[in-house]
Amino acid sequence: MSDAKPRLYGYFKGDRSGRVRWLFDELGIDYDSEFVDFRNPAPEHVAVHPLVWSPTLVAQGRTQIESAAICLHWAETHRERVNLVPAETDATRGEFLQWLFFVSSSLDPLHLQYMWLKFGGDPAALEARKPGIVAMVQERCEVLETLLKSRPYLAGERFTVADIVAGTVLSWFQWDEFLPEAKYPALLAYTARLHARESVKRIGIFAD
Ligand SMILES: N[C@@H](CCC(=O)N[C@@H](CS)C(=O)NCC(=O)O)C(=O)O
Repeated sequence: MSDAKPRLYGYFKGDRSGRVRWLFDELGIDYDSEFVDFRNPAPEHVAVHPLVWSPTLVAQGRTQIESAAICLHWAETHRERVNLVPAETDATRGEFLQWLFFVSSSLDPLHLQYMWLKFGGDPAALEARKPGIVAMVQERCEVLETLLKSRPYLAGERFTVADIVAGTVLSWFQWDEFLPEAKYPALLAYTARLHARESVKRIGIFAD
């Protein structure tokens, strides 16, 4: 087993690799960072993972993709530093997992779909499909709006890994003006609360 630092590959610091940067900063994990030209990846980057996705993490001879899975794994294996994941015996564990999967599998893919359309070079396709995507995002975010009216974080009183995954994708939807303030006041107060964290200010993932 190698003692080398984990190596994080990403396109830029505020993309989905930003989730891992945020988590590592919260946990005090030192890592190396490498930026990849995703439009024209170098052979050594294709060799790291054939999908050349951001993020890709290499640690102890293993390669990991999927930002939420990376964050969950590293938070669970470093919980003695800062506890960002409810333990299996914790009553909030089921709800924590529910919201983590909700944001990563029911919300995040809508953002990827929208990005492919927005930068896909087909304005007619963007115009045709954007309203449907916005409607789905808004319907799902109403669920989070209701939840966040009664608690500061997705899993309850405590900041967890689910908030890292949610805080990023919700910020991106906010910037694309999918989430008007009048309709989502609790949700936007939540993203503001997350942006105010020292770790977020240090790494500047929302600054680009
Ligand atoms: N579900 C994956 C999505 C990863 C992903 O698609 N990342 C984007 C950049 S943020 C990407 O690599 N896009 C390029 C591509 O799909 O080829 C995750 O959360 O890590």
